[in-house]
Amino acid sequence: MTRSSVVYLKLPEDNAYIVFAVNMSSCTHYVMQTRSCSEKTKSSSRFSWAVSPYTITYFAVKGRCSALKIMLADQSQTLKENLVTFDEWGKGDLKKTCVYGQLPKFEDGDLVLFQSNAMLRHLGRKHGAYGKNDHEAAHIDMMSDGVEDLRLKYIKLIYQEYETGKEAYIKDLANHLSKFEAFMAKNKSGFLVGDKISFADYNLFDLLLNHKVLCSTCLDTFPTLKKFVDTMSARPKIKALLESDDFKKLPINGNGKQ
Ligand code: 6SG
Repeated sequence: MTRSSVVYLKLPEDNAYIVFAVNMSSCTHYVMQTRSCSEKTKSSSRFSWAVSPYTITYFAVKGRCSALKIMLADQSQTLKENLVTFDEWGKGDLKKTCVYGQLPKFEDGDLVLFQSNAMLRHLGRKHGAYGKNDHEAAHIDMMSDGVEDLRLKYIKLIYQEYETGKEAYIKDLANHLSKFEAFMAKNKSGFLVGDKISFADYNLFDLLLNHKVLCSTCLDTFPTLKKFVDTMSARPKIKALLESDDFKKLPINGNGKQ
């Protein structure tokens, strides 16, 4: 890490310091360690990273990782990406190490996770994007599970019946979108649940972006969802991610269909 400084924040109540490493280039910071006063005078080179950035291992597609990337960008978190080619994956060595034999794989320090929705929930819990109480959390789960139901239908269309099923899928799409429209419109905050963004919002936003590519007019009869997509797209860190070359160059799906 270049252009980084170590900053000490004194904690008055326990005579200790929190040690931050501040990255001047990306405006990110990590809490490295807490140390007692007596240790403060030691050279900063003695401190090692206690918090490593998140790591994702996945194919070079948006697929199951895009909601997570959008969430991390919006929450000002860094993400290290390991891209796996389909050839590499075909060799089978990595697959054997994956709990369900599938990617993405997510690492948060020594925590290793599979299942993209478990990753979203984990990050929701860590970054205050899982509601302000159990009641909100339950509704956030309910909405994100609804997003998953639609995502599975979308994936089936893309990978199994794109040529034969696209017309019928688009015809039926309004039936699904109307449920999200009604729930969000009732909430009035512009988010699915409560007055704060949650992982379900990032998940829905990502899936709506995919559907706009499938059918550019699909949100025209859903004013709340349309406004939601516009507002989410305009959040500065999301906008920067969506406009970045690294993100734009990734196809949505692994078979070239969208
Ligand atoms: C597919 O389905 O790209 N993981 C996929 N496929 C590889 O051997 N429920 C979990 C979750 O939410 C679903 C995981 C997801 O995390 S991602 C995976 O690991 C496997 O099963 C979508 C995607 N598919 C393209 C793909 C790459 C390698 C195998 C499938 C295309 C087909 C064959 C080579 C290239 Fe291919």
